[in-house]
Amino acid sequence: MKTLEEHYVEFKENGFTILPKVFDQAQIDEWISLYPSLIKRQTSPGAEQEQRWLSSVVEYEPHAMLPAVANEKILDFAEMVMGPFVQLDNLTFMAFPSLSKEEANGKISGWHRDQWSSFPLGNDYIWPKACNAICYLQDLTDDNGPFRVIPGSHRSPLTIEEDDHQKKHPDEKVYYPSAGDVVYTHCGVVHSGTPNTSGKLRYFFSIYYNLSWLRHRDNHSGPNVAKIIAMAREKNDRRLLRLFGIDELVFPRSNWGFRQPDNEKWE
Ligand SMILES: O=C(O)CCC(=O)C(=O)O
Ligand SMILES: [Fe+2]
Repeated sequence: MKTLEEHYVEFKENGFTILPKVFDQAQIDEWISLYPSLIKRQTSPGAEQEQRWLSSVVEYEPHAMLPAVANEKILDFAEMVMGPFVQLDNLTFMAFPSLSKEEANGKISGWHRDQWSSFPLGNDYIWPKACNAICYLQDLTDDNGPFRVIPGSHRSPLTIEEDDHQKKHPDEKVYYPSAGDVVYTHCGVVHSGTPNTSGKLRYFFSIYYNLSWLRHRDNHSGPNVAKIIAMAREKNDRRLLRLFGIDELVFPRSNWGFRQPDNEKWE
C-alpha cells in the first residue's frame, strides 16, 4: 500500500493516481441495487431508457451516498491536492449501456479534460480547482471498457484534434481498476473511457470535487442535504460543511492574501 504522500507525488507527476479498494463489495452492491429506483425518480415517464447518468444523488439517497462523497481517505487526499476547501460539485451515478462490437468499432469513448479545467499553457504543475474521484462499480475488463489516460497531460499543452478524439493515442496508458478502486484525476489530465461491449451496464461514480467557494452543479438546497448540513453544524464538522459549500470562517476574508505559497497557507 502506498502512503497518501506517495500517491501525491505520483499525482503531481502523472495527473492521476489510483487509490486501491476504497469501497468494499457490500457497499457497491447496495449502490447498484439503488440504481433502478433512482432512474425512475430522475427520469420523466417513458424516457427511462434514455437517461443513464444521474446527478444530485446525495439528495435522493442521503444515507447510501454520503459515505461515497465524504469518504475520509478520499477527502484526506483531496485536501492534500486542493487545500481544505473541498466541495462536492457533483456526484454522477453513471451506467453506460453496452454497444455491439460493430458499433464500438475499436473506438475509445473520447479524449477530454474535465469540467472547470483549462487548456494548460505551459509545463508547470498547477494545483487543480477541481478533481474527479472516479469509482468503478465492477472490475474493468476489455469487455466493459478500461480507463485510458495520457500521463502528464495536466501539465502539457497537449492538443487532441477533433478527428482524433476517439482514436487511441501513442502516449496513452490503459488501466483495469478493480471494483471499489478510486481513480483520482486532476481536472486537466486528458483521459477517456472505452466503449462497453459486455452486454451489461458499466457502472461508475464520478465524485466530482471543486472548491467550496465556487458554484456547484448538484442541488445542495434540498431537504435531505439540509439535514446533513444541520448535523454538520451541530457537530461543528467544518469539513462536512465545506463539502456542501459552507465555510463561514473563510468567506468574509477570501479577498485578501495569496502572498505565501498556497500549501503553506493550507496547513
Ligand atoms: O468512462 C470512463 O471510464 C471515464 C469517465 C470520465 O471521463 C469522467 O467521469 O469524467
Ligand atoms: Fe472525464
